[in-house]
Amino acid sequence: MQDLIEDVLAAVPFIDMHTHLFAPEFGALGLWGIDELLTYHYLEAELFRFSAIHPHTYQAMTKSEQADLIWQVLFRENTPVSEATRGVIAVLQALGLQSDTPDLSEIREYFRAQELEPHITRVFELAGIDKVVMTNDPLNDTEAALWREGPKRDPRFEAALRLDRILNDWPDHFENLSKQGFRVQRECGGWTAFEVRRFLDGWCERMNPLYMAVSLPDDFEYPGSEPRNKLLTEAVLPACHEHGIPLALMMGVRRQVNPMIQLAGDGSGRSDLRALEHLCREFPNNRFLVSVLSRENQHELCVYARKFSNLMPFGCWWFLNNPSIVEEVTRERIEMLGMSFIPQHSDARILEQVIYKWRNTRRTLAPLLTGSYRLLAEDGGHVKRATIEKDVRRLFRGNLESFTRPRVSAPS
Ligand code: FIX
Ligand code: ZN
Repeated sequence: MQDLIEDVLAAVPFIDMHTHLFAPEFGALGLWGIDELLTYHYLEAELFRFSAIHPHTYQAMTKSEQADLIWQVLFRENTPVSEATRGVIAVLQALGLQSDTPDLSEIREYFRAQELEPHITRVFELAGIDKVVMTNDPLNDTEAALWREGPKRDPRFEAALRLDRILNDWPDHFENLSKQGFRVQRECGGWTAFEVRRFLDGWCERMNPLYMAVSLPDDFEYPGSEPRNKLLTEAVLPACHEHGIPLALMMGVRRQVNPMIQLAGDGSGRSDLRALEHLCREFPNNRFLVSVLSRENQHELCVYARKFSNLMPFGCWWFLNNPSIVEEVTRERIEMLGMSFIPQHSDARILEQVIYKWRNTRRTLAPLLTGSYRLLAEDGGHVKRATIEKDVRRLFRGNLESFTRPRVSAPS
């Protein structure tokens, strides 16, 4: 049975519903290659555990000096057994590159020889994916300018309209909207909600996003009188409803618990999911994609998903994307939700990471699905290849496609 399941998992191309990758037309915003792979913030966090280097000294180094140091410390002096270090080894193996090299010269030579678009095609094939969803920030000036140029977008890259600056840091960013002619106020009074709605409508026209998204701190509360709640209920949710797209809530992140290590400095906290309960109940015509960062929130998220069909749990996010936790979370989701959830996204920041992140997901899912189907067979159910294929397509394509706009390409 497991061989059959592994075969089906390998044969079905997945949609990667949350990444920080960019289509080739976004130029330098898209990260790829060995120096980016090695300076991934997950590896930076691990470097500071193994090396006495001060973060400020590291941050003053060039990108290639940083990569050389991480290669030396995490891959040469120590054993790359963590998920993030083993991932780099897996990428090199998949690309046919040696990983026992004392320095990076040969590996850098390989990446220098690659042309981006065929390289993307090869990496997607190795990862078993045919579409990714980007994270697009309309208040990132560089990215916004590229969108305004209106590049023809590579159809393998869907957009997601990211709202963190608007919803979480309004006082620091409202002037960016008022400079563009939107009548908005720091205290969210007057025409603010109406104008934020107009701003979102404009970006929906430009980006055609699959969904809107926001990450929320562990102390997020709803209902509440914060500017975030006013903008959420009076601008974001009405806009999502009108454009027929879900809102992705990524809950439980504690930003910059250690600012000294920059992007590597974010942490995790348990959320009060009653906020989610209120939102799903008060906005029954909105759909919510939800990922929670705390392991302690996972079971109650499954319970809420049984209460609200407008709630779609997705992914084992960030610090949860480790086989020991993916296994626990996915088992309880199958036991409580059947196949009505989205098991994983890669959260890849660097192109080639999709290779190891999706290899790990398939490797963890195979025995899990085998166990579920074995139980079904023992209890009298009938499991054929077609059953398994239908379920895998649903988990890694269909649930997203049916929960977002129908235009997401039909399963290939
Ligand atoms: O908010 C997010 O989209 C997070 O995934 C990122 O902020 C985080 O840095 C990340 O890439 C985790 O994997
Ligand atoms: Zn992310």
